[in-house]
This record gives sequence, structure tokens and C-alpha cells, in this order.
Amino acid sequence: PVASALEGDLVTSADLRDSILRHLTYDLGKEPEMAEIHDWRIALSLALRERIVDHWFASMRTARHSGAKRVYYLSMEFLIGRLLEDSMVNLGLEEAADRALTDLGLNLQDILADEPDAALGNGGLGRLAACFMESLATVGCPAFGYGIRYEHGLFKQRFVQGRQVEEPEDWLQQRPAWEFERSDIAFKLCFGGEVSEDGGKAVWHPEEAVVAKAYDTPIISWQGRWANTLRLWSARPLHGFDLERFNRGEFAAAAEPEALARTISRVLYPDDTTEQGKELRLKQEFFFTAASLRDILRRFEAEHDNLRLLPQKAAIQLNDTHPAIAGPEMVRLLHDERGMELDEAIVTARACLSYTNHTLMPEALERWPEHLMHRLLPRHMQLIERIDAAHAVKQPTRQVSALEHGEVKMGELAFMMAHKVNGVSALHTELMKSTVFAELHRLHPDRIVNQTNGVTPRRWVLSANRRLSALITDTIGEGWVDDLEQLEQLEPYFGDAGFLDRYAAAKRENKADLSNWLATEMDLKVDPTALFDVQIKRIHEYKRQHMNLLETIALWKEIAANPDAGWTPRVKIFAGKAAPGYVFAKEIVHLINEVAAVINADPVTAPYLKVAFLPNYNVTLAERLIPAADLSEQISTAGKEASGTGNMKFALNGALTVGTLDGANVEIRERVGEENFFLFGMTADEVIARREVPGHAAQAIEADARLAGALADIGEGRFSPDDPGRYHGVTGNLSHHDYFLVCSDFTAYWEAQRRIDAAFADQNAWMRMAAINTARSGWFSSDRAIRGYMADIWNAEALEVPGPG
Ligand code: 26Q
Repeated sequence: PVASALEGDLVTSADLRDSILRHLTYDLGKEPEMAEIHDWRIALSLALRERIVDHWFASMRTARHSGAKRVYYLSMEFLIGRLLEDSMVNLGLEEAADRALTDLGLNLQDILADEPDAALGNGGLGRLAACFMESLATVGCPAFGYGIRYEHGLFKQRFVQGRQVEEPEDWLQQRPAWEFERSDIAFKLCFGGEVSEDGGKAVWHPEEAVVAKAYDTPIISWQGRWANTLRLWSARPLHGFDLERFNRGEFAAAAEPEALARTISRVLYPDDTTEQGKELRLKQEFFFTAASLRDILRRFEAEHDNLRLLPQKAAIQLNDTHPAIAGPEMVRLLHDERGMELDEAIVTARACLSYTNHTLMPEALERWPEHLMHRLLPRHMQLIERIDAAHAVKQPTRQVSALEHGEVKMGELAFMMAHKVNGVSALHTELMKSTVFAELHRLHPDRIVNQTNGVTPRRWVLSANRRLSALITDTIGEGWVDDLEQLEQLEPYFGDAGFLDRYAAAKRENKADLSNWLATEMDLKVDPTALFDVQIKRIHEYKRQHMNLLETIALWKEIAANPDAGWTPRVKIFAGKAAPGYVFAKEIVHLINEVAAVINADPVTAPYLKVAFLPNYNVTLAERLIPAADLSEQISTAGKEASGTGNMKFALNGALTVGTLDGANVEIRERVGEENFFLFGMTADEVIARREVPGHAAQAIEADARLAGALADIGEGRFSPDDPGRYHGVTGNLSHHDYFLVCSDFTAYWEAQRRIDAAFADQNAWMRMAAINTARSGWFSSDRAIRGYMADIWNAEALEVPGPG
């Protein structure tokens, strides 16, 4: 009701239509007769952006005048997806837009579908940052997101004969509709050179400089009550064009400095463990971190004159270690550039900074060679040594250091320079304390805290699943949208005639939509009443897509051998990208596609089993798949998935989880109830113990004929007759090494899947379990997560824009 009072009643569809036409004509310079779909889409976006701006200015003013602490979220990645529907829904302008466009002879759905995804992130970490931006606005926390305006986001994925082929992503090809270019907000950033001493003062003489230029995107809250800024930095040359060289006739060379500087914000690094240690990546990290800190200090100094107040006015959250250079850079800004005592500068920086860890996997923890750090950031290398030494003084036994084997360990550095360090699920946080950060935790027992991840219900329920949302709102009103635990109020209605029928109907229609889409887009016919079994996430050994595939092969063989045994029809859906340099992951992609081709061509098993690997997984595809899922695959090796966030989106949308006790699965199961969750597999402790058993994989294969059969089929080339040995790497790894314990968990996984078959056969009971998952997952809202950070880490308060009158 507030939304319509705010906007819907005031802004009629006629007003919106006029402003769409005005933007089309005067901003895009197009006549309506000549306009194409993307012109209309941009005109609509500009019409909405215009309405966001008023809320945005009001919020910024309120934040300034209140003197409240601001939150700064520093992240290498923001995996935003599309923004048009989000903005429209949050402004309460959906009906108005629909009518306005109909008046203009256009279709809103076509226009929404035209928007490219902003894919400035790899996966979970980047999507979390995007959910957090929306929730920061919705809870009214004054905040800025800071990141990089990559020219090219995450690569696009195609399949060529089943193999993944990467293509560059080019989201800026079309005019960006949401951002404001801030030519006036630009900072010069330096690299390289050397450090001299001048009367006890360090002076850095850099050798290279680039300019960071700001681009702002306003992020509007649910019902337009608040808006924050996502500020992304783009790299520019300090001196654009070498006129002297141009005049000498060296035309190409004259443009060189420009191209070189821009390289820094050219492309997002795919999460790729083999790509680490790249100099350009370190430059990117320093580039956006240093620009953001400069901006934060500039804002602080415009409002206050005592640097000691900084920790009361600025909370700076580091999204993983990617911006961990913030520690030394902030010390440099306070000490070298503003004359604060070194010790006080360290204490002040630490009081502002906090660090979120997203992984415990040793190969994913960032380390930079000291010589590279020294060459690129000589003053920072000195300060890192000072910070490390200052830390060592307090623990004379010196058990822990940020410097080891000629490398800077960014996790340790971030920990030492943060007043709070958090994990992203209860289990993950406990494992941080007992493994990677055990020593540091002993020294600073109050520093590590947990903040279990969450997802924004506006995008992941309200927009993505219209049918379910309508049912929820009809049943309990609209309050759930920004108070998601109200979903609990649904449960008393489960006994009422009609509720579970409507719940089932919503799921059925979502599945019918997806079936039609698979038929037209993928040329794949599926039974829309089958169990939709979905695993969508980056391809990684620890996520164990190959265990799912082995179960698929085993199931297919069993159905083929005994087709009349009353099988529960299933559609196995996979989607996800493999990092370009991750050979094993790319082989898994290829294998899934080859297995899918064989299974889908089998007329005997066709009524019961189909397999689809959907190309180019992204936020938009997730929004299409999750509402249509019956089963959510969360099957990582226990102890490896820090949290997962897809698991939460599925549970909210009424998919049951088949999962291990890993990451936030543990907390999902606690909340939805063990009888509404399909648990299997070893615990994190059992995983550690199992690895010590010599020949654990061979043993597991020996004990399970289904597993042995599936592996043998792959090994003999049943799915790759043109090259029977193609997957010897995969089968060899699984049979002999199997670090992620695919074989040892296989039997338990198979059995869980057969329990699922049986449960799905009773549709009434299944739909009840699905509805319980929805009703009991409200805690996984990112609004709850953000309030947790505000209370336990940032000590920040929420504000409200003064209403009219
Ligand atoms: C590091 C150095 C060089 C190049 C790339 C990287 C890099 C990039 C991205 C390292 C890691 C990432 C992304 C990590 C990530 O997405 N982690 C996920 O974070 C989610 C949000 O907390 C969790 O839910 C997932 O469990 C976790 O895997």
C-alpha cells in the first residue's frame, strides 16, 4: 500500500508514457517510428531512473545531515544481472509501466527480456554483494558499494560439440541505462618506483600513474524508501594522447598510454586457481581499493576535521581478501600523507576495516609474491612488514605471520588489519576458527564472528516467482516482502482447502513455462510433470557435478535394464561455467553434454529420464530455473562450500534440498526440519578421516556395482566413441585420487535419490514439504544478514527519509 501511495497514485501511466517518449526523443534522439526494442528499453530505464534520482538525493541529504555512520562495501565483483524489473518493482511502477507500454503498442515482457545482464562477477561472492546492495537500501543503511567498472564482465559460454567455448562479454556495447558518469570524481593512483627517506619520513616516488574515474548507479530500496550508490571505477590514462608522437607521425604509438591505462578495468578475472599471481590482477585490486579509500576520506574530510573520528563515521567491509591492500593503503594515507603516528594509524585503520572470508580452500587463498608487491607497491610492502612486525611484538612466540616463503598472505594481512572477521555460515565460521585462522583466533578470540549469508526476496521470490508471490500475498498480505520471516504465517493455512492446491499449481505452471522454454530454446522435450532436479553453479570438483552425473548414468542403466519398475520421471538440469584454465572442470562440462546426448537419444528410458546442460548460466537464467525446480542439488564435499546462496533461493521457492552437511545447508535443514530435507553423506570431520584411509576410492568402487558400472562406461568410451580414452583423466582421478570423495559419498547419494523418487510419487506429501520449505526459510533474507552486520560488525544505524509532510 505504501508503494502505491508513494508513486502509483501520483505517477499515472500517462505520465510514465510521456517521460518514456521524452527520453526516447531527446536523450536517444530517436523518433518513435524508428525506435527499436533496445531504444524503448533504454527510454523506459531512463524514465524510471529519473524517478529513482529524487529518492536518491533525499537519502544522500538525510545521510549527510544526520551525521550517521556510512557503510562502505568494497568488492571486486558485483553480479547484478538485470536492473529494469528490479527498479520497476521496487518503485511500485509495474502496472503503470505495463499500461504505458501497451499504449505505445509495446510489450513489457519483451522489453524486460532485451536487457543484458550486468555480469561483473563470477558467482556466489559477486551475487552476494549485489543482494547486499539491495538490502542495504531496503533496511535504510547509508552505504556505498565500491568496485570496478569492467568493460567485459564474466565470459559467455557456448558449447561446440559439447565442449565449452568462451566468448568475450560486452555489456557496454549498448548504452548503459542506469549509471551516471562522474567526470568530476576522479583520483590519480600510482604504481611502482621507489621509496626514499626524508627526515625519518618515507616518500614514495612512483613511476606510473593512472586515473580512476567514477560511475554511479543508484540502488533503490523496496518501495523506494531509500537509495544508495554503487560506485564503480574505470581506469583512464593520466595523459591521454601523446601529441608529440602523433606529430612525429607515430599515430598508433600516440594512443598507447591510453590503451595501457584502460587495461586495468578491461576485464573481470574468471575465478581460476591457475590464473593467480597475475600482475594485472594485483593492479586491479589496488586500483579500486585505493580509489575507494581516497573517496571515503574525501567525504569524511568534507564533513569532519578530526581524523580520530573516522571509525565512528566509516565502516569499510572487505569482500574477501581482494581489497585487502586497504589495510596498508589506509595506514599510508593516515600516516604518510596526513601525519598520524604509525601505531595510531594502524589502530584507526583497523577500527574502520572488517573482512569477510568466503573460502578455506588453500589454493583459493590469495598470496602475492613479495617481489611483485615490492615492485608494484614498494611503500605498501614496507608497511606490510611493519604491520606484521607490530603484530609479532604482541606474540613473542611468533606463531603466525602474513609473510611466508617470499609471499604475502592476504588472508592473514586482512585478519590483522580488521577489527572483525566473519565467515558466511555457522559451520564455515567454526572451521575458520579451527583451521585456517586457528592461531590468529587464539590470539584474538573475539575477532571472528559469523554472519550467515542471505538473498534478497525482492529479486529471488517476488520478481522471479510471480505465481508464488501472488499466493503468499493473497494469504498473508504484502508484509513478507521486507520482513521475510512472516512467511511462517503461511503454515497455519496448509490445512485449508485450496492453499496447497494453489501452491502446487504455481509450481506446476512454473514447470510448464520452463518445459516450453526448453522445447523452443534447447530443442528438448521433457515431461512437465517429471521431477525437475537442478544443479546450477560454477563447475568445480568440490561442488561435485560429476557425482550427480555418475548417479545419472547409474540411474539410466538401471531404468534401461528394468524399464517397467515404476520409475519416477526425472529431468536432470545442469548449468554453470568452468573457468577457462580449469581443465578438469572443462572435461566435466564436456562429459555431461556427451552423456546427455546418449541418454536423451535412448527411446527406452525417454519417459523417465532426460538430461539438459543449459549454456551460459547467469543471473537471468537462475531466475528462470529456480522457481521451476523440485529438487535443489547442494552436494559439495562437507567442509568445502563456505555457505552457498543458491541453496537459499531454492528453498524459498519450494524446492527440496538433497544435500550434505556443508555451509548453510546445515542451517537450512535446522530451519525447515530434517523430515523436509534429504540429507546424505559424510560430515566435515568424517571427510578428514576418510582421506586418511588408503585406497578409499577403490574400496568404495569395489563396494558399489552401480558406481563401478558408471565409471566403467565412461572409461570404455561409451559416451565418447570417437575418442574412447577421452575421460581417462576423469576416471583415473576418481579411482585413485578422489580428493573430494565422490566415490566414498556415492552410495549414500544414490540412496538419498531413491528416497526422493519415492517421496515425489506422493505429490500431496511432496507439495506440503515444498511449502514448508518456503514457510520456514524467511531467515535467509539478506535483510537479516545486513542487520546482523550492522549490529555486530559495523555498529551502524538505519535511517529514514523524512516523508512528505
Ligand atoms: C582470486 C584471485 C585471482 C583471481 C580470482 C580470484 C577469485 C575470484 C572469485 C577467488 C574467489 C572468487 C569467488 C569466490 C566465491 O564466490 N565464493 C563463494 O562465496 C559465496 C558467498 O559467500 C559462498 O556462498 C560460496 O560458498 C563461496 O564459494
